Amino acid sequence: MDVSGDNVADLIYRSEVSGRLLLRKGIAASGGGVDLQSLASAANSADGADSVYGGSGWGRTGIPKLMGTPDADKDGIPDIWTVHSNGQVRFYAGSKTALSGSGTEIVTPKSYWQTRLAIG
Ligand SMILES: [Ca+2]
Ligand SMILES: [Ca+2]
Repeated sequence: MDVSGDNVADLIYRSEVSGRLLLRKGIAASGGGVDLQSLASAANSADGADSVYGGSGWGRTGIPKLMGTPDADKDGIPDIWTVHSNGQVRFYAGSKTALSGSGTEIVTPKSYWQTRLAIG
């Protein structure tokens, strides 16, 4: 999904080591779409390095499930949904650079959400 707004797909991933979300910006392929090699490593990406997209608390222990989705709040930026370890579902409005805040609670903690295998 394109996070940066240049119509080229980017990659957001999380690091269990740092508990952070990281953003890797793609480079347009000559024939359209994204040059997949630009997403293969930070050095190959548009910025030559990954940037911090979510600062802390994104490890699997606290947030067992997360999913990037198309734009849900109509601001043109893809968004992120999470299921937390207590069964709470939160919505994080996407940003072109880095997330701010701690999202919005959509579902209060529910034990049955703890047993969901995937979201999306
Ligand atoms: Ca992009
Ligand atoms: Ca959005």
